[in-house]
Amino acid sequence: MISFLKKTISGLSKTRSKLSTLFAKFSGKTILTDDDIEDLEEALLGADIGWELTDSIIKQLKVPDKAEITREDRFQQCIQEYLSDVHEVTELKRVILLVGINGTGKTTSAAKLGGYYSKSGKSVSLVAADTYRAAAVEQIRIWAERLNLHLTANDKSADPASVAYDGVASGIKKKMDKIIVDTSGRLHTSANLMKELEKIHRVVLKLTDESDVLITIDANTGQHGLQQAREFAKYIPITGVILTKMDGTARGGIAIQIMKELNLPVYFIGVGEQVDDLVPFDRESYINGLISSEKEMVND
Ligand SMILES: Nc1nc2c(ncn2[C@@H]2O[C@H](COP(=O)(O)OP(=O)(O)O)[C@@H](O)[C@H]2O)c(=O)[nH]1
Ligand SMILES: [Mg+2]
Repeated sequence: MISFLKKTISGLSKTRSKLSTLFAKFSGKTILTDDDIEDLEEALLGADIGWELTDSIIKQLKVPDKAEITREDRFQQCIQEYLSDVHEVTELKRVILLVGINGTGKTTSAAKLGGYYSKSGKSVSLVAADTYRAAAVEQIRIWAERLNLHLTANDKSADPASVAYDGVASGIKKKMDKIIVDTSGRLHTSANLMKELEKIHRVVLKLTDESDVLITIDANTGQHGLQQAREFAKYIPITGVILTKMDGTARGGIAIQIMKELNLPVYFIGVGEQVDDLVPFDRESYINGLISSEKEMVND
């Protein structure tokens, strides 16, 4: 748990950096000047927390400082309140289908998720349903070997739905606790590929209704990520998000918009390229990580 907390904090360091510097500059001031407010607005929008929340934070922080509650705390309270009607995450179901556009981190997240569940004592099977590139099967095979996870792949099949069906069927037969299906990247603008995704989902449903569909969103893409999720959801019922590459972006506030605007839970965040760099999303740690200094947090 401690290491998840630390990883959340360090994964958010780029997002936090500007905000923390700004709040440090404000400290000791009773009233924020117009310039301060402008800087604050820029930093909040730059972190991709969205207009609505930015407005409400600014309203809160414009009120003269009463010392009994710090601006950092008021900032965090605003976010808590903003998200109060958004449900916390539940346990993911047995079959996890990973979807999303190219390069957002599906294959890496499939492997990391496999590693995560395996570490917690669950039996895991990976399914290589990205049949478009030979390299894709190879990539997941290497991960499976490295992590000692069961893998179903079919080098000869070009039909991702049949690979997904066989993989999930075999995982169920082997009584695997978690069956994680990697799919190929696709743009929502390609109707054929989206229909294919519908089919992959349909065949999985024939085997079990114990399934979740997670979309991987690259945190760097900000608003585009929201749009991707909306478009994918027209074809396939997305049940949650893995927000990847948090480590490389100052736009980590996007998780808030995903939860609030899409009403989708963020299940995990990706904070690096290694297998341990996938952290279960914890709202409290996340909100703390947006503003508190690393030293404060680690001492907690
Ligand atoms: N820094 C960082 N890189 C990541 C993360 N997740 C994935 N990547 C990298 O992003 C690239 C694309 O990932 P991949 O899983 O192949 O994407 P896919 O096309 O969606 O399957 C790879 O180089 C990964 O190592 C993350 O959370 N942080
Ligand atoms: Mg891939």
